[in-house]
Amino acid sequence: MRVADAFRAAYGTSPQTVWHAPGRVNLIGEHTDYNDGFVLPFAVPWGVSAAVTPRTDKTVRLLSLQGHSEPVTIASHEESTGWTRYVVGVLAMLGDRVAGADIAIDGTIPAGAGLSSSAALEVSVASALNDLHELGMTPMEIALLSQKAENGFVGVPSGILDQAASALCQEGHALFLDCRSLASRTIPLDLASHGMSILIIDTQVHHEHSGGEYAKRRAECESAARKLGVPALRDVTDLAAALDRLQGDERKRTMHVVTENHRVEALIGLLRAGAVTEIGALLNASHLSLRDQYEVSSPELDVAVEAAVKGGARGARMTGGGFGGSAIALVADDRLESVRQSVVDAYAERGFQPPRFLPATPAPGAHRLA
Ligand code: GAF
Repeated sequence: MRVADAFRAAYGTSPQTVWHAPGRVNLIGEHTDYNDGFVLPFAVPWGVSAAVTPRTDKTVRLLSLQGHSEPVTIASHEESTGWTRYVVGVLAMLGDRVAGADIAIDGTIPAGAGLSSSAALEVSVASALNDLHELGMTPMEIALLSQKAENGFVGVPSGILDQAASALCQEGHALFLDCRSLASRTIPLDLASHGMSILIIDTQVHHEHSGGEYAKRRAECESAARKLGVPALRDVTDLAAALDRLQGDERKRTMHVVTENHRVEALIGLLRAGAVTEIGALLNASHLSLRDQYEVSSPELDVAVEAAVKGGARGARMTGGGFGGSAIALVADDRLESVRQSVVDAYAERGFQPPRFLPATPAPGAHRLA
């Protein structure tokens, strides 16, 4: 195994364990997690493998196969910078339960595709440390600890979607998660037997202002919930009455969150009924809502979605936080080529850099490799 070989070359011994944690796409349920709502992600076949051996001192040595050839040595948590903060954040959140560690990391998630490589990094390291130190954390506790590292240490105010998907997903299934109760259920997602696939369209664009806009959306939702006198937008039951009491952006954000939660439940209903091709309409509706009400799309995402549908996709939407990253399209296998061509042509026409296409099959969540 590549990551174990790199560990041995860097540190002179074999790692005590190797864990893999995947990235994700979110089938539907976008910007609902921090509103106590519903999400439906599935894990992708790419992720992060972490080879780890504990140390008795506080030092963390970190090697990335995608970074410099030498390990970085971090003597105290405050010294960490850049990507190492996602790893050191996990150790910081574990507090006295762990000391330092020697770690090698191998990431296979296409860079910048918005498939949640940071959550995969956190969850792979947290899972390995949980195993080595026999901490007895459940996959959900690992997800929560990883989210805490991202919120409290790295300073990104993300919800639980990405970490939960990475820790809990199962092969061949999507994960239905209630982000308030944290109850989850796996939902079979067998598209192949219907002659369908999910195609990831990576715009290869990431807009810089996304971090600030994400925090702004969260604040708008929290403010709307306060005005409506509910704990979170999840609790809005009479949408028309709620919209009457709100204005401007808060009105639009509420419209998205409430309808998106219903779309998650509707999509699960269709999957249960075996009406796979019919979920396309919900993907399209989700995208329009994210574009027009939540305002987190981008020209590249909109063109990808429109061109995919024009090329024969049953439905398409942006996936993840937005402002770039990837879209997903539900496509009959005999239409894959025409969908790809339609997106390539539309991008060329607008002078966008060519997109990248990736096939998405629901992969397993975090698991031990060695
Ligand atoms: C990002 C965040 F990290 C998630 O928590 C979630 O809010 C998502 O955007 C939008 O659904 O991926």
